[in-house]
Amino acid sequence: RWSHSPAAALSGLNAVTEEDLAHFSKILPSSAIISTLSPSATPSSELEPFNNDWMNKYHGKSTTVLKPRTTQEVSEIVKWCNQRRIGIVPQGGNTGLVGGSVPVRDELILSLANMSKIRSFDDVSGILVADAGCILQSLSDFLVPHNHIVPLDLGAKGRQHFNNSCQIGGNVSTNAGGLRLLRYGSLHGTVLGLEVVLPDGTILDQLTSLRKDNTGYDLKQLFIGAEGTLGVVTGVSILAAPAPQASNNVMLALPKFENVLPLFKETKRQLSEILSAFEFMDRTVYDLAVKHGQGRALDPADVEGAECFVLVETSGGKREHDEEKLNSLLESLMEADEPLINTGVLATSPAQFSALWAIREGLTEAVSKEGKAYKYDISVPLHKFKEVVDKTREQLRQKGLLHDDAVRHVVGYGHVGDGNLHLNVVAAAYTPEIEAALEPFVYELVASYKGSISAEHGIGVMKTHALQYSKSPTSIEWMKRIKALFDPNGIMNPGKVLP
Ligand code: FAD
Ligand code: 2HG
Ligand code: ZN
Repeated sequence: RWSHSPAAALSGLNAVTEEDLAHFSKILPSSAIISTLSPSATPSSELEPFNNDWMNKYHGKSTTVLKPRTTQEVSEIVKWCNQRRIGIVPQGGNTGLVGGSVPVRDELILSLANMSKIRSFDDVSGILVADAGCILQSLSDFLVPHNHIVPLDLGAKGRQHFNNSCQIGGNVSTNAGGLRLLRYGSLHGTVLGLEVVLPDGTILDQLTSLRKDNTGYDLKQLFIGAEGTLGVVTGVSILAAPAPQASNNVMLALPKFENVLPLFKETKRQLSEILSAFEFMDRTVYDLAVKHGQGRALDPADVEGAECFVLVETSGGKREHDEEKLNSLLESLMEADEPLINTGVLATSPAQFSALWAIREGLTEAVSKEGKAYKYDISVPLHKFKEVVDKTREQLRQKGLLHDDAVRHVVGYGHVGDGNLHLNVVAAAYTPEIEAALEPFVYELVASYKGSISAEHGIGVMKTHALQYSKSPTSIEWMKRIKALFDPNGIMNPGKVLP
């Protein structure tokens, strides 16, 4: 039951050969092929960024990366791989956190990086159609002069912070949640259409730009969150939202975790339609953000005695109206007989607004600078957030692993508005001993709350063996049947998602 055997999914699949490479050279220019098999013998160091994931936790041994520029090229490559039984790993920005974007063994990596054209934008309907390889930040920048925003935002979006930046095709394929889900909902609602190359090379054109289309089964939904196991997403039609006329944020310092839920309730009641984010971080992870230079540290007086923090954002149509609402929320919170917060640091300039967000968006980077992170991206009832972190810390203490040479910190942060906690265990190194202390412990804990073992990052290669904690045997059986129907030869991202 607990065997980790993603490699089993690769039995029957072939490695890329020089003959395959010769065929790919007929489809793509040499600049779009990186291969250690090529006559010009690319050094394997050039393949490293594609073979290793963002956390440097999962490592593949692919010999070949192809970077097609058009859907037709993707189709021809996939068709050949299907005939030759070559496994394919579709790769976007390689920012995924569950090892789904790198090969298990030596599969071919199909990078979407060269497919980065915006196909169309309609500023009346707000419908944006783009190649799957468009970087999320570029789409966001493109929409600024059109007074629209992408209905999705996450810390991995931009080039300026990281070596890797997520792409819209990767976002769709992981059904990424992120920082705006509270306001704009999931990609299952905002994605209007997709263009997908199926595992036999057929192009499935469902790139509709209709808001309403009830014409039978909505096939595109299957590819949203499929993590590249059913086909390669090559084009995305998405409903952009009108840009808010005013955005404000405030970092609230709370004396105890128990205040988070009443605060959320009160914030929703008072801010109602202008509330656009409600993000939680515990004290330890806030301190890590400060230590590793994410955003600008709050004044020490403002953080004194704080057990945790909440970042609240409002996005509305009228600055004065929104500021009045936010100020009156802060006043009522501070003047209550038993205040839910110690202090609130309100951004008063665009620079301060960004600096507060930079603390929250920088948590993942801060954690990875501190050590090697075991990431558990879970849905659990809101009132259990702290209990999960405390119980996990206690488990590691009991196993004698809570010390500087093993586990350094156990932290929690995440999207309160969506019931999504990011439990991160920060260790000196990834070791089998720590993993054995955490798994299945964390998954059993999540199942005991009837939660989800993956709220937004997906299953990848990390959690295939744990799928049963969140999905019934009947669900898993039907997922396997869908996979077999689309991809009978099992070439698409083998070893991922399914146990
Ligand atoms: P990749 O990592 O390249 O791939 C992810 C998966 O999708 C893989 O299985 C891959 O095979 C598949 N895939 C990629 N492109 C395609 C395609 N065109 N067709 C078919 N399959 C494809 N995630 C959240 O949900 N919310 C967050 O708030 C969030 N914040 C993050 C912050 C940081 C700093 C980092 C590093 C990651 C964060 N993530 C978050 C995780 C990650 O960024 C998202 O999962 C993102 O959507 C992945 O996009 P990508 O382009 O990097 O995809
Ligand atoms: C976030 O919300 C991302 O910042 C990453 O989903 C979470 O680092 C993590 O565990
Ligand atoms: Zn998240």
